[in-house]
Amino acid sequence: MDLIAKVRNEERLTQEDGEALYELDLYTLGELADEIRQRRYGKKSYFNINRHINPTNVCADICKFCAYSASRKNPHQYTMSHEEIVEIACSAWERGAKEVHIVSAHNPHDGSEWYMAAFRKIREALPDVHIKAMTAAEIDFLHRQYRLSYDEVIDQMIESGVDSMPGGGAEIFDEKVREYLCKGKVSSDQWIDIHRKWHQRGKESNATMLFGHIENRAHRVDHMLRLRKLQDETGGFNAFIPLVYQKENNFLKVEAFLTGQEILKTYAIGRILLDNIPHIKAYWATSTIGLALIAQEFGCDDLDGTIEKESIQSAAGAASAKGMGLDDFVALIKDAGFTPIERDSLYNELTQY
Ligand code: V47
Repeated sequence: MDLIAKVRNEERLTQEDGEALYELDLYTLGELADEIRQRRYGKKSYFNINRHINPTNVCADICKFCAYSASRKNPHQYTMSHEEIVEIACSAWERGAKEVHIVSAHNPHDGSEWYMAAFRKIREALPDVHIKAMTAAEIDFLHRQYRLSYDEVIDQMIESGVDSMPGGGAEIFDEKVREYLCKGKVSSDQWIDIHRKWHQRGKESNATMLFGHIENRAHRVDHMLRLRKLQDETGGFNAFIPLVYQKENNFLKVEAFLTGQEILKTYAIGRILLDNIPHIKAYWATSTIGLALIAQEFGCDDLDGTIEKESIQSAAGAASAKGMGLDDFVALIKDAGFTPIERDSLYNELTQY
């Protein structure tokens, strides 16, 4: 059957179909993705008021794309005290943040308790804040470093008050590309297994894909289809988040960077292929806010949030070091013709602006 008809009939697409979607012109692809988005969400665009906290950049692993971890390109090590972390969370809460999004490097010095005590102390201070924390890469690191099983780390997270898991550490699942990018870190199968275990506890998470480096289109489609397969099994993913590779201050040599068209195509294909993941997030920190606003017409229904401060992607060149003010965020979404909906971390609608 003709590919466009197959999409419009909502048939399951294959790896070959996914690769063929990239051959369509951008406008046709955008129209197909927008039809799906409009059927589900109309002109609503979701965001949350959140605060990213990156408690340490001391890292036992070496990922070529990373400009955040302390290294010879970034000699400034830091590790926040628990008091500092709680203070950041409390002041963000006072400014209206309902979620803290906590991602660290792989700190080999202080045991899993250093991570868990931070969550417990935030929970004690802020009983209602949503704690989104611990990528599958961090969970795998605690497993490797301290001989804890994945279940034990997950138990500790739940006992310490973690509500949901962010989607980081997925990078690109293709094993050859992954080995080149981040040898030694959580494998693709392990990343999937950790999210499966988390979902089996009745918990939700997100899934990212780092693209625009040395991977090709087939690798991106393969990545999305591996996520779709787990989602069929568990239903625990809320959002798919394609992260556009940022090139500054790291050790990865990339020949050619993505065009805006290729980024928009990838968002649209995410929407079309991932028929079982509800939200496609144009994470403005890595796409730029301009492209994220346009991505709303190419299948994306979520723009992440106000962020306040972010240290991982901004170390590599993203414009997220200082986040974005709520009024600006809302005005930009409205000017682009969409209805800003503040959501909580699990996509319950809170306020329509
Ligand atoms: O996994 C590291 C990425 C991720 C670079 O779940 C880079 O809602 C681009 O997980 N260029 C961490 N990206 C961030 C993350 C995240 C972000 C936003 C929303 C959510 C969510 C999760 O940052 C890492 C890695 O893939 N990253 N270096 C870079 N040079």
